[in-house]
Amino acid sequence: MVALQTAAASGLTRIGLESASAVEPAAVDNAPAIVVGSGYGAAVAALRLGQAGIRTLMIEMGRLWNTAGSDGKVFCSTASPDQRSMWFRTRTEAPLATFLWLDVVNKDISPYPGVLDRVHFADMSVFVGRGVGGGSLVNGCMAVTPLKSYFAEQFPTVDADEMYATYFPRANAMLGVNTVDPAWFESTEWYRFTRISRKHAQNTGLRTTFVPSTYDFAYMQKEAAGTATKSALAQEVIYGNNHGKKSLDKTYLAAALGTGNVTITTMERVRAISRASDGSYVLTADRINDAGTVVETKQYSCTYLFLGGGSLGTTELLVRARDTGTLPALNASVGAGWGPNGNTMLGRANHLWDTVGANQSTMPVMGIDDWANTANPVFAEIAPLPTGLEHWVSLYLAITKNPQRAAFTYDSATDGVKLGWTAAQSAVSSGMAKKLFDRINSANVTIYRTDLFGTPSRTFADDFTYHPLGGCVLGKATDNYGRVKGYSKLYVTDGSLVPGSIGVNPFVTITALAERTMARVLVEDTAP
Ligand code: FAE
Repeated sequence: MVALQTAAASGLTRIGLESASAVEPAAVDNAPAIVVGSGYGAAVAALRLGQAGIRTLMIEMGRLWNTAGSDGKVFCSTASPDQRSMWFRTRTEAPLATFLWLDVVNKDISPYPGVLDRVHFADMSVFVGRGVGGGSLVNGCMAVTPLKSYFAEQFPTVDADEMYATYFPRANAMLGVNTVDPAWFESTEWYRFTRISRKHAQNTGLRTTFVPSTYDFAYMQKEAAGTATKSALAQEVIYGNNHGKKSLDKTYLAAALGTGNVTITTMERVRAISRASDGSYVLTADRINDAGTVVETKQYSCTYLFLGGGSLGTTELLVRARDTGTLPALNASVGAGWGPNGNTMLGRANHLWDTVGANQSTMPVMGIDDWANTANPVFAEIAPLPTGLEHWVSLYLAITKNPQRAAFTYDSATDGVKLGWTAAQSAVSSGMAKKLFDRINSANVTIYRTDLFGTPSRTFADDFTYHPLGGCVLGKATDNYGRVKGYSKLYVTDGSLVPGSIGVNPFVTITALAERTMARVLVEDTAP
């Protein structure tokens, strides 16, 4: 593997094995394969295409994050966010908006192509990563393989035995998934918050389980020992990690560039897709500068087109293409089947003697697993709230089995999409979370924190998601391998294939499904 080139340092936005300036524009503007985006699904596609000897161009709308700012760091921390934190904002929009109802969390920033975006729809906002690596740059690294029975329920046409024997292990190995040393976990101050939540779950008769991670725990132990620069132990997570995180630029994308066949271009947003008379795909992309101004509109063409822009990005491209008539044969399932993985965030207030610790790792390592409770299935991640001060808050991201789904529709006024998700649909998620956490509060004689999610008081933050899923569901908008119905050599490889819910944090599933798609497509579709 090779490290990503430092093209961004010199203002260049094209990254390949060669120096960026040595890449002939004509050679990549008409690539045999183009991959849109550079998150999980996109990174798998690029690596496997590159290994198959197919020259491939990736187009990513965000930055390459490898250049230190004036503070010597690539990413800023949640404690002191600056322009690097969010995608073209004048103020940060962190999931936890307030503390004791005070507006002390968010900060004014200058607009810039920062690493975290929060995309607002009428009754739901969606957090996504922007940059080379997509969501891997900002996520909490929880690398969870779903329960096989629930995977089979969600994907009845996929051979689950093959997934669990081949593609989940392949994804976990490539992502560098590892687990926290249980002995260290039991003794370190950095996971006291998790142990307290575990105690309260056990007092309620609930099961907890360790979850694997793509954060390097050997590195974290060095952080704790004071022998390595702190990252997870220095409040770095949703605005990026400077160390320890095995984001995609260190795994799949580094390997993809290492094949010598893959080039990544950054700061270009694909806006339109059409098909030429010879069957090739034509993409229109807007190149933006650091102010967000479109400085150039470019056209690319390719034989094979892989869409990895994530649930929002890919679905928007295809809904727009269908409804503006540039890909009119796309079917009615494009845009449908979207859900937020039942996400609901909440906090509990602990007794004074149950301190959660001023020092908290930003990387979750445990969940409360009540998925087997068929009356109210919930998997709740025990989330950190690292402030450097004792605050007695236990925080959770509950993943509930909310059966509600919504659709994206094209909005000609904005040339964008609207999402039909409603507050009543979110209330199904928070209602399920409430049932579980009412039990925990009752067993421990504790109460909810109502001061964390803005004013007026709110107990459940069910109006945002970290886990957008669906929009181009496998087997509906696509065939059983992500081939888009109505068009040959057009593929979806990302979270839009997952039908709105997977019961756990989703990136391992997205990665494994993309591995399955690529294994099939490279054998069946690219033979000379
Ligand atoms: P994704 O990673 O979102 O990548 C899409 C990429 O495409 C992005 O880089 C976009 O900038 C780019 N893009 C989109 N549209 C265009 C366009 N038109 N032109 C060019 N580029 C475009 O897609 N999941 C877990 O499993 N465990 C966790 O612990 C976890 N924590 C999370 C914490 C946060 C704060 C967030 C936001 C997410 C978290 N997730 C977690 C979710 C996870 O990151 C997400 O499911 C995956 O990143 C989705 O992968 P995709 O390949 O679908």
